Amino acid sequence: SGKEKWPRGDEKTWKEGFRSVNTEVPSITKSIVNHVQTSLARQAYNLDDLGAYQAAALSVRDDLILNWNETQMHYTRKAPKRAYYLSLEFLMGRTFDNALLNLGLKEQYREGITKLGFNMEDLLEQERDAALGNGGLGRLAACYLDSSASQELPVWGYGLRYQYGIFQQLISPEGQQLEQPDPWLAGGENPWELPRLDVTYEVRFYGTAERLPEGRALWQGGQEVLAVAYDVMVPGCYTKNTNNLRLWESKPKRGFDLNSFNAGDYEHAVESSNSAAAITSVLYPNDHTTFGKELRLKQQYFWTAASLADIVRRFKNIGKPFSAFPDYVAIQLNDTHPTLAIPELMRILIDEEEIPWGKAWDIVTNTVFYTNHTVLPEALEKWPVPLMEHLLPRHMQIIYDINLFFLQAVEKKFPGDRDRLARMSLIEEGFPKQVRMAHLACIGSRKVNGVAELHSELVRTTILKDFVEFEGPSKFSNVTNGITPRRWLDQCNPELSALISKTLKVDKSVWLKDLDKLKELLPYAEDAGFRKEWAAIKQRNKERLAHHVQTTLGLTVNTHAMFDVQIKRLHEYKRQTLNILGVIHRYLTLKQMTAAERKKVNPRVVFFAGKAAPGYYIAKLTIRLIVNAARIINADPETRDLLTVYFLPDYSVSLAEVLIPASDISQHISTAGTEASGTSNMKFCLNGGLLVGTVDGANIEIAEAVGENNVFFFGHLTPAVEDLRYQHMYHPVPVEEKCPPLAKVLDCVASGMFGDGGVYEPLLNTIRQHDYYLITEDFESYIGALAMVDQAYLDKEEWIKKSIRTTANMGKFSSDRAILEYAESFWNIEPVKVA
Ligand code: F58
Repeated sequence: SGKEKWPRGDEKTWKEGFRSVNTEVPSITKSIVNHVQTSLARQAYNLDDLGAYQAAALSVRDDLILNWNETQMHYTRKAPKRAYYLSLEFLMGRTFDNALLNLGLKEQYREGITKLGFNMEDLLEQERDAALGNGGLGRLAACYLDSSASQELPVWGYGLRYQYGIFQQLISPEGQQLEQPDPWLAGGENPWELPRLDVTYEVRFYGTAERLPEGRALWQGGQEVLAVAYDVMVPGCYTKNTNNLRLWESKPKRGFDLNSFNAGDYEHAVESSNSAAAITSVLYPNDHTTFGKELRLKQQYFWTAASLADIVRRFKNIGKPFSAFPDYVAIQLNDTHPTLAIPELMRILIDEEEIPWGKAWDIVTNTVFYTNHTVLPEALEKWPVPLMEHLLPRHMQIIYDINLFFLQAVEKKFPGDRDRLARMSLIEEGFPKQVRMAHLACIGSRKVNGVAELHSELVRTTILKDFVEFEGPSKFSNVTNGITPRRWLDQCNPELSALISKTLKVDKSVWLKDLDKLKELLPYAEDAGFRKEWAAIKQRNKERLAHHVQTTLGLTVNTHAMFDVQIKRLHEYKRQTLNILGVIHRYLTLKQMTAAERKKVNPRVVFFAGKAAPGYYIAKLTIRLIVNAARIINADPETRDLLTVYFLPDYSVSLAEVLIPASDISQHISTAGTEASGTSNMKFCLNGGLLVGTVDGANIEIAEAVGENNVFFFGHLTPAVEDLRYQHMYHPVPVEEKCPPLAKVLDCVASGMFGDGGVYEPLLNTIRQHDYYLITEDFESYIGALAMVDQAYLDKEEWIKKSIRTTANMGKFSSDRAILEYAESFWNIEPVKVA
């Protein structure tokens, strides 16, 4: 009415009730105790670590809510252009430690928690990872949220609130991967989210779409499902700005079908409500394969539809005409998973807002941006047309219309080039026909980017070559990935962080947000005292990892050995197989040495960790080989001081935080041209680990930054790969001829040295037969590179210098740099500081 007075009642009384963030130890402990007593309904005398963690987390949550509220209010008032990051995965890991560090309250909390009789480290261990992602793509999204908030950019994430995250991995005594569900929310309330039961949208599936005049259509019938918002608070580092990650949960629109219920058909009555709840029940655990499953497509549409409805509603509140939509909204597609945002926005504009096709298409193509994360053919999403027609009849019409106009334009530019039309069409011919999501994402977007220089070049010259020729090169660019130095240095390696601050004589709040400052460490590589401190920290991190292995697996790790780490999803293209075959080669070589020769050998501990997609047979066999090779090698008294191997089960963000700071050398050994970027390579190098790798993905830019003499490269280069594959296919040469040392290793495996050799036959055959990932071709140079690593490690002082120089040159790989590139060159958004 305009007459209402806010706040209601007495303003002074309200203001007296306002609280601010607790920054002093007494108010922090008071708040924790209060949560123990009231929120948890527990008492001091029987409180365990879990209870203490929960109370402390609730106390931090209160602070986050204050900042989050203020940020959201500020953004609404200022109404700046905003960017929305649509990702089906956000691999956030734990929040407590990260929130404390970003708020700058860790030490106060530590003191308070100690006063209350608990230990900070023990409480941190109580938190479960939020593992709503498979790997690199999901973790990148999490790093970008951290950077957006830290750089005070008005960016929201949109994703799904899966009941079950990535499965938990168990390893049987035979080395078999077993999967268990990850009911991460089962422990009760999640303190880091705010249920917004008032923010809901209806999402339709199936039904019929009837074309109306003027290009519009009426989509009705089918199933309607409710999307409910859960907001996850994302605090920036040393800023009040606390951004939002909105995750949708599916719910039935009505509790159950009353007609069936009244007719006594209870099963049918709850059927549709069960199917609604199923949409967000589980994260698909496949990386790099698409399955064409209806539930996955339902997830994708459910999430894009709810997110767009929310974005459009927020835009409408500003009161501008739709022609201004791209001035207020940028939508970033994290891979093709949210590509339905393109036809969905068209549907909203045309059918609901009655905007003509041409204008609607202009709005869409000025709003949407697409990042590609892979050129592997099996990972490029395609959806069967019959499935799309059934589930999303109106969207299929729109896609056909987009395709028609698009192909007309292509025909105009390249008259009579039918092959080109077939290659570029949104619809791939076949039985069934399929919609090519990368093509749709490309033509519906303002900009398309890859995630490292080489990868972006491959996108331009392979999968989207025709599109570059058609639209010109300026739409296609590169944003090299980055990682947040908050989690991946300050949080996981606090001693190194402290040493850096002390050495640079600045507070960490400075260099953590301006990572190029690390360059100033370079001269200290020449300072023997500094090197000693540097090496001592690496040593303590190795001991921390050894302690972790001791307490979780009961195994004793030799912390005086070189720590060699490969941790990532199991995949043939990432070539964990090359690594384990190299380990076996090393073992065989050691066995042949005399005692005197062995004395000169560098002891090495090799760590593996990573999950295989549950249906990925060859990847699971690789795990099996690693586990069984480890069992035999670790038990050999002749060699075990010089070589041991560990497969650490259930790889996670939290485990990575322990492994990465402890590594001397890490392996990033994909077949050239297959790993789009890689991001763990950046994390290792930021923590002073050196890298052995192929000339692939971001390895190349890391080498450029830190100097090629600080990286151990090997293997064939991308341009050679295609020819080599052709040779393997059509002019195969037996492994025995091509690479005798590898043949020997394969024979040992086949002969049963690591348990029943027959079991590994299918894995060995991938190499003996087409060898698509070129293990045979790269094996010898790989062994050579590892020998160089050994050689380099002998000179301890020189190695530490390399380590220091590597960290010092990693500034470019901060996700702050990456997100600012998106903000400036793509989204055209600016920081909005909350005072
Ligand atoms: C990864 N992709 C790339 N996809 O493989 C890696 O090189 C890159 O550094 C990273 O993205 C970030 O750009 C990736 O993780 C997935 O996990 C998808 C999950 C859903 C199905 C398709 C693969």
